[in-house]
Amino acid sequence: MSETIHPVTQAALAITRTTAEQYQAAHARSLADPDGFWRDQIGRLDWYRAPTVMGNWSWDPVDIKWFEDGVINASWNCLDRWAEADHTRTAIIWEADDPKAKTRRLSYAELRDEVTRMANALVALGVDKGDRVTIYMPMIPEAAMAMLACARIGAVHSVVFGGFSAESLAGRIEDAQSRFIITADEGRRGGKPIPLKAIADEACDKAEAAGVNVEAMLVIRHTGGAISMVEDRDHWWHEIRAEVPATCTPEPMNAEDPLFILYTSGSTGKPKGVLHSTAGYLLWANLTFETVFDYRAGEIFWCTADVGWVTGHSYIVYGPLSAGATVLMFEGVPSWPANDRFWQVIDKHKVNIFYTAPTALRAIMRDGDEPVNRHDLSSLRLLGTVGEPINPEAWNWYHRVVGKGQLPIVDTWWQTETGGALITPLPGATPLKAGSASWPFFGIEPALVEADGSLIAWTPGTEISGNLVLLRSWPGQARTVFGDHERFTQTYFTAYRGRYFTGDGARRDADGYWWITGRVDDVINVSGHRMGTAEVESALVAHPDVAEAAVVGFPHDIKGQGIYAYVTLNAGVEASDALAAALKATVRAEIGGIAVPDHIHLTPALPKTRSGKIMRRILRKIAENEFGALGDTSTLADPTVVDALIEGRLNR
Ligand code: 6R9
Repeated sequence: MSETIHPVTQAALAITRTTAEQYQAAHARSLADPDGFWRDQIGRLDWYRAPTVMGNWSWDPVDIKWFEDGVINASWNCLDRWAEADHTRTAIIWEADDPKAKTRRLSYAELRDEVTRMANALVALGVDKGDRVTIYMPMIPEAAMAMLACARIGAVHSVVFGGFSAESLAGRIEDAQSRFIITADEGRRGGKPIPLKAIADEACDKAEAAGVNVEAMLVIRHTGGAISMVEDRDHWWHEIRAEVPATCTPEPMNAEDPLFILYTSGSTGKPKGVLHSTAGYLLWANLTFETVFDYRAGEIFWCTADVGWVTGHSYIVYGPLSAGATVLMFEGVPSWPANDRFWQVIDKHKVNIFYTAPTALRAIMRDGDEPVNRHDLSSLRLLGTVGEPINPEAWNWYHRVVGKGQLPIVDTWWQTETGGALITPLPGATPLKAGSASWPFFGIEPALVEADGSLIAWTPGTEISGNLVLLRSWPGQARTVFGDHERFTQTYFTAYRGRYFTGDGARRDADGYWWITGRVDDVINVSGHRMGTAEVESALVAHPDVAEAAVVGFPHDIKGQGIYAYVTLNAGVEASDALAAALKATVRAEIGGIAVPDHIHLTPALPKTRSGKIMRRILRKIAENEFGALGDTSTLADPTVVDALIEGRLNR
């Protein structure tokens, strides 16, 4: 331990490997005596000054604080304390996209040294505490280094998924007023290069035109592909690395100082910069990682998410590394070079805990059991899923074929805004039901409400359903929307005043299990990724031939939900397949590949009420092929529009 850090000596309460009764008792205590419960948990982290205040929050008006008088540094907790305890412990095992490429292994000491150098590089480029740094990276260890380098000096990172377009990246740079970018020459996925640096260059030009000047770009050489460097702005990481000192004292941060911003889609407007605090977020990531995945020292944990999503933040970087775990980081995709890639990687690295998305399982399942059975998966001890509801067929296949009928599956329900898992089984403690996220985590009090906000009472033996709200704050909760606290209040705390509205629907069964049924707002969950219908609509209307667009979700075998876009064209424009293809290309350029509609339905008119509102309910039903259940169409200005739409329903 260096002199600058004064850790709390309190031992953290061990709550892993509980029984169901112990879980019930600990959960009940976490609600009855939150101060006592959280006081027992703060020793999980090293603090410069341990907090004396636990939760101090209000949801009306919205003002959320946890551990507010604590002082801490996240990178210290994720690096130095483990490096000092065990110099050789492996932090990251990196598996490349190309199975023939060499595996990289970084010990905690090596990772710390790289992070401290990168932190010094950021300082040399002019980054100050509180500055926002945009990270646009492939899945390589340098992505985690970049995040932790920001955390080390108190800069706020904003990771943008490498699949987003220049336009989306620029929007995020502008919103965050981010003057610094960390990127790589190229990424590689499924054997194909992704021109990250070129896209970042284009985004910088767009941001500059909008008044935000990117002063410095730090570029990691990954593939060695040809790129152009802008003089005085762009700097190679390997060059700067050789010049900066190898040590960097972590910046003591107030518990409530922001750790990062992560943009996510909602039902209205542009993506929101969800802001997470330092201590509360880190404690939540740490506690949920250790308990939900029952992590034991020396085990290899693999989360297949990209660091561009919150799952990667919490369960590749902050959760595992703050717990001294060994994480596997994978650059590639499940289907390349062949559809057994996941199982081959598990076998190769003897992975113990595997965490993935239902959409990946559904895609893999189609090819049967043989690609799985070809590999030795005996190292696996625990399986997990996240991102969307898992249908029982996929759950059962995962359990039977991957888990050999033996391994528990933790179906973890949570959101970008929640920081980490909120409703989830605890392995060993929770009897599992296929497709249910099961029970609330410690400190979490979920409830269901009617549309008017009235609470729906539940008693054992009854089954209820409604909109999922949370009744009290938890340390990992997002604190605000960057630069727009009013929007934070409006989005989450206004529909049901004083309660946090998740945007999800759920039901609670007779045994008290929670089943998440999916979004009830205008958000589509495509392959576990959130996409706002309004965002896709505004991308479509950016095309000069488009008059109006209405986008809805529809059930999709692999993706969970697909994107169905109804589009009306400007007068005189002919509908054609070529135009539909051009509209898809527009969405790809405006947002990115994940937002491209599966179907573009060019139609002369949209169903509207007499007051001019688009009736989305009808559009959803038609996209779902549910023509018999259109409900009341009598308020439509022109009911014949519906018949024409049904007639034109694509791929019926
Ligand atoms: C972690 C993450 C959040 C939305 C959420 C819900 C859906 C996530 C789920 C799940 C059912 C699960 N969701 N996990 N639905 N069961 N286990 O995915 O964050 O990208 O913000 O998405 O994903 O609809 O509201 P994020």
